[in-house]
Amino acid sequence: MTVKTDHDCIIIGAGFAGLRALIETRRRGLTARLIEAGSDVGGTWHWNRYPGARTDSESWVYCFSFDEDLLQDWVWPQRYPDQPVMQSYLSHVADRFDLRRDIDLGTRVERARRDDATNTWTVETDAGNTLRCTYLIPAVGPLSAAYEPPFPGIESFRGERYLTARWPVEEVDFSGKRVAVIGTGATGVQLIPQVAQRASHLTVLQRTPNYVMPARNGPIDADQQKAIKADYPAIWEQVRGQVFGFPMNPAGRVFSDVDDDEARRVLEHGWEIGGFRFLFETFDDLLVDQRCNDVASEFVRDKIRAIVHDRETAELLAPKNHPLGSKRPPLGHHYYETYNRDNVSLVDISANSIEAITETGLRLADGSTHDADILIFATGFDAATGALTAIDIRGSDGRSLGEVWADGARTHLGIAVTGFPNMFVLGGPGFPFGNFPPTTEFAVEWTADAIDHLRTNGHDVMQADPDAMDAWSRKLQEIVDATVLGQGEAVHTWFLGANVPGKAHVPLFYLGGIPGYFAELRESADNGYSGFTFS
Ligand code: N01
Repeated sequence: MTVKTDHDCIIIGAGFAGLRALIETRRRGLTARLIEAGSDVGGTWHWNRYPGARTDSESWVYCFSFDEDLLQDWVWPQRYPDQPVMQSYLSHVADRFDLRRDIDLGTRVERARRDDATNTWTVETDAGNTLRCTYLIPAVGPLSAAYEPPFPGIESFRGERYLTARWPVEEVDFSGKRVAVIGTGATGVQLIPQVAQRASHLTVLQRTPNYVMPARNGPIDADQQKAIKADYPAIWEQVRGQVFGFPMNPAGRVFSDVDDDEARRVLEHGWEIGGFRFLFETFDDLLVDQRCNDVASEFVRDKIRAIVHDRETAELLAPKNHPLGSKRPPLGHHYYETYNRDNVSLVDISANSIEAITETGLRLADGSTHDADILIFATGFDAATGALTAIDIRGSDGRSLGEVWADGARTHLGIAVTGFPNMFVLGGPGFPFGNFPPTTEFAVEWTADAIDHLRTNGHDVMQADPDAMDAWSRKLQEIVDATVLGQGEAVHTWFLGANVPGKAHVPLFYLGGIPGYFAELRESADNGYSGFTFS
């Protein structure tokens, strides 16, 4: 039996994925309601408003591709837009496509229950609303549940305490303050140079050093704007064919093609161009050939040694025990230069961990203390699963996603979970890692096509086949086994669920590349949505 619902679809989250899903479901003639916990649209770009927050993808491809007029009208001022620009872009999209009339802001979904008898999902919010829909579309983001390590004594700290992924709207005043930052991932690396300019003293607590490549941000001039806008069809084709969804072509050379001098020249050029181009436009075997990776890793270490004046600090910043690419490398905006400032000190906590937060700062395992007026946690996310399991989503047999995933999260294609019929997760575990907007846009269109297929073929229900889910999980593991991911001191990587104590260690992302992922989606659709059952 199918009963009347309030909406065909309920979408959770108003970031890139959720907004695009609202646009697409409307285009297909479905009714949809989008529920968002934040006070405005933006998702990641609403919450992560810490100083220095900006994209690591180049602006002209970190956006929606579906609307030619939007592409032509919007002007990206810089190579890497900052948080306010990203927030205004997503607000503009919400207004331009009249999305706000179907969005409940400041409302958190607390529970969602599947009822097979009526073929509905019942969704309850913290505003006391209960809504029924046929298709549940969680679009809560793979990196949105902030992780704060449970350091003993955290509540006793008498100063100000901030989590980068929940940064306040009001400006934080660092002037004359001693600030301590925990975490040197992509977030810490963006934040640290900004705080250093304003604080009286900044102490950075580093557990694992990263290979930080210079972003080389700058304005996009009128000629470049014009060229990009004229070339968009080719740019999107390039993006959809590049392993991480970037507008880059293969270098067309491997390490064994060149001698030492030429290798140095190629790497130097990549370093000067900046961003992820250092990884993808230098040598096509940089992430797979040991010798190439060793040379590139040493090249970055030498750059660090050349930039950072204090020898001991430079050596602490230079990663020695994990290969370049085994963790997601951050992009820096004068990151290493920041350590030449008199008011910045680096503390190595790799073998001397934080034992407790005290009333006045931090105490390390060796008993040493570091006082601070402000503590900032740039300690990452409960990736891929955290934001989903924070909602009590229960499938056909009454079990929650958290229970079903207790031994490791599993999906088919990063979108569907057996036992949770008509639920389409956008950006869940098993989704590819890469430039998120174009990837998610493809997945949204695939999901809308799947729902069309379901309805036009007279079915009520679509769900993942358990064998297909097993096969997808095996594929994720095989890909990780064939890469450098998580090697050496990169053991804490969130890609594998290893950064959150107690979390099952399984690959949380598909790392077979964006083109490979798109081919998997296409193949399933072309074969009548193979890997799914319909009833
Ligand atoms: O998080 P992270 P992030 N004691 O997990 C440390 C996206 N993103 O927010 O490396 C001490 O990388 C931890 O140490 P270690 C992007 O995909 C994108 O920085 O685990 N330290 C690490 O240094 C990115 O990759 C953008 O040893 C502890 C840091 O905290 C992803 O989000 C910008 C600790 C966490 O780093 C995550 O980046 C920002 C503990 N108990 C983020 N626990 C852009 O595109 C953790 N740490 C611009």
